[in-house]
Amino acid sequence: MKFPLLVSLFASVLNLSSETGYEAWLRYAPITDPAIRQRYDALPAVVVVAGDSPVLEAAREELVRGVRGCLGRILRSTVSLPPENAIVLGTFDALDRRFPGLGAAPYSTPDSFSLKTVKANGRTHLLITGPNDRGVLYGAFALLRRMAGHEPIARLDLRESPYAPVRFLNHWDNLNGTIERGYAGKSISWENDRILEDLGRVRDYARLMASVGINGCSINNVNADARVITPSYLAQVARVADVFRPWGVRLLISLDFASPRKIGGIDTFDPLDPRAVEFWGKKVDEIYRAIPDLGGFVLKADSEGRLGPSEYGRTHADAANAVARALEPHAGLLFYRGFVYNHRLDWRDPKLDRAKAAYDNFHMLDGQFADNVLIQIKNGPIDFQVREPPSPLFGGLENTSQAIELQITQEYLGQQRHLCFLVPMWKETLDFDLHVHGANTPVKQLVAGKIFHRPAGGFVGVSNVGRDTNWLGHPLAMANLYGFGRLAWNPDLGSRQIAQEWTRLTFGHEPRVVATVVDMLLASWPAYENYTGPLGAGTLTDIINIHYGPAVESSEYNGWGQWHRADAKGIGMNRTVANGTGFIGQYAPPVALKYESLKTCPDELLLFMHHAPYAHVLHSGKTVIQHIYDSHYQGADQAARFVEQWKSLEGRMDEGRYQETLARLEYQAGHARVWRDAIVSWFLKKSGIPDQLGRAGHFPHRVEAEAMELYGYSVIDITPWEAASGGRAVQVSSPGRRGSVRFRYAGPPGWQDLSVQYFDENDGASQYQLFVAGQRVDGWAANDTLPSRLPDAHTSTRHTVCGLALRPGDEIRIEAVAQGGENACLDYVEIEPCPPARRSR
Ligand code: GCW
Repeated sequence: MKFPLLVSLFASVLNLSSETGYEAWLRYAPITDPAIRQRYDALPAVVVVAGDSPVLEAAREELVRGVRGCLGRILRSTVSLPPENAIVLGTFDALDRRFPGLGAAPYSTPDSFSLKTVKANGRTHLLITGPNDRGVLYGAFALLRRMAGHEPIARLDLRESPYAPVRFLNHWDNLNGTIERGYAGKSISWENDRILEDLGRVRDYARLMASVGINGCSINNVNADARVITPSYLAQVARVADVFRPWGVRLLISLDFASPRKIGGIDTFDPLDPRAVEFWGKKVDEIYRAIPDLGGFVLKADSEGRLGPSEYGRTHADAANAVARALEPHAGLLFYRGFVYNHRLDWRDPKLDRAKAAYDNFHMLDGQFADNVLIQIKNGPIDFQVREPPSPLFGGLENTSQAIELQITQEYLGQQRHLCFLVPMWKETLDFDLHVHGANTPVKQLVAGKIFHRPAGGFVGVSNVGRDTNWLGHPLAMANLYGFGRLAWNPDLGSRQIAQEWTRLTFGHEPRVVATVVDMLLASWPAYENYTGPLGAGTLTDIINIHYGPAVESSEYNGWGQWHRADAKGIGMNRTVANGTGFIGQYAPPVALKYESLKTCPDELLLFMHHAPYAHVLHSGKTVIQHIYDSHYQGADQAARFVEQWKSLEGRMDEGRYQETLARLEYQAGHARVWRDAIVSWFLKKSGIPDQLGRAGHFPHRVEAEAMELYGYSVIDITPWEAASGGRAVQVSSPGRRGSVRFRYAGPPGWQDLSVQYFDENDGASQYQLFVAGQRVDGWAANDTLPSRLPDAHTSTRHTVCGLALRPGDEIRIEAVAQGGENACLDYVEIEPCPPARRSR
């Protein structure tokens, strides 16, 4: 650092003491700028609450907390209107009864709110009202968001209604405390088959949910354990509902459809068998005795090995209705997942297509579902890939309610080790016009039930926050949770606006910080798409298990149906009506026509809809193969740029979040290269078509480990081959578990950066030391927890030492001590000139 004193002075002025991210966007950071503070001078000193429900109490406490944080003032609380200006909280009815004449004009959409400045008896009051307590709570959060966002609050007259009644989160938490596709530690609710004693984190999570209008949350995996609705579990689950309640969040439970047989003491779960019907009736009554305001259930049936109605030749409607009827008297909802497909498809049959499954399974049942059933449909027809068209099923249900399922946890999108802001991706789906019956029918309106006037509908996000202090692992990943809530409240909000709001609330208002973080967020999904899956082909990751690093062929030659059908000549799924799987025919004609024709199909979905030769020329003017090369280099460069962008913020935010984010971005830049090299090498080898720019397959700065002098090391093949440079690596093979590799530097003299590409498995912490011309210049441990215990695409990572003064003939030596199950594997060393900017520092 160049000016440490200056930076620390600056830091103390800005109050940059380290933050952990736990407060997320509800930091209520002190407002120190007098010009901004002045906007809140007229804020009353008293808060009055009409009513005494736990939700209103939460609203009052939040106001006190927020005003204290932002302005350092502690609001006085009273129950009657004081002889001075006041903030008045309460439902329209209560305000009318308690303080007639204040003039709050009622508004009926549940959960909506109004913030209004009124004059009465010579006083100026700020009314925070709504038709129900939850609306009042949302109004309090909205006021605080304005304040923390430094927006004026004088003469307020603001009303907002949620776009849809359903704004829920799902958790894939297992009862033992692990989380399926969770990337931020263990469950905040469960541990060792019990609900945690200390639910403090759950309370803070509920507050975060409420602050963006989320009003329901399921707390156990859709791959459900039937025990969750047995009496001893119910008593515990009810404790979570108690903690959610003051924040207006209803609890939901994921069910095992085979529960009647597994825990009900009967030998069937046939939804039409009266014994199963009786089971559900009694069970649901019992559940509602424990949790009277339960939101309902989530149900994954006949999918990925889950038992379902097919066991008895029954339909999904039979199954859904059996449970929904039992929920009806309690006003509970059943979220029946549309994610139903056969994962044992015959990959040799070119007509079979997993993308067709949701529509095929549910469209024909439209109208047969009870009114309290919602079909919960993933945004795309496959499974949360980096680029998919909207599921055609959104347009295939007119007499059935639906909800869109979006994934906040970044399963296929970098698992929170990579930055990937998902709001722009979600918005593409939500804004997409499916032209049902030729009319203007964007997905957001369909799922909200607005087009076909459904009684229910909305948005479900798979959250999977965990016990990591900052909830989602990556400090910037919370923008996705925030963004989900904001879009569920109002999908017409723009991506940039959401990114700006979140950044200001999370990192403050320093203009350079806001501009940089917003830029990075908005560039991140396109960057991730660039270095992972091109042109709608899918994420090109290992689809069998970990869903993280590159593995081009893992999707092929198996029944999972995530095929991209890349071969020596071309790539892509032919989903046309003319001679493909016919998937495109599931869309209404205007959409289908656009996708069916190569002339009108957008480039970014070309390979989702068509099988194209590598030489096919895109609308962009590039061939498919050149696009694959270019986009992967471009994406990896973008990821490298994120690091530089972030570094420009040093000293402009707290050190804790700065460093934590920097570490993730540096890792991402390295892994983006792993992706780039794997995909580019695979397609070069497969197609035999060279990269016009001569990059693919040429690594002039690289020395392969297998080409070095090896001591106590031996060469191994890596699977898949594209995960390692040259397909091979070296691992320690000496009985003493120590080894070294050496080579002579043959480049020009000068300042160089040296990167060691190695495999950091999660089953050991090997030690490495780097020597240059006999001098030890660095040492590090391979102690990350990347998601594999093998040397593969998930664990390939790099360690870079910057600014080495290298001379031709220098011996470069890496000494390693293997540890645990890890064999201190090395892939290559890359030596590149230091960027001029860094050299001059
Ligand atoms: O994307 C897949 C995941 C599974 C998940 C499934 C689902 C909960 O890989 O882990 O199971 O989707 O959505 O049901």
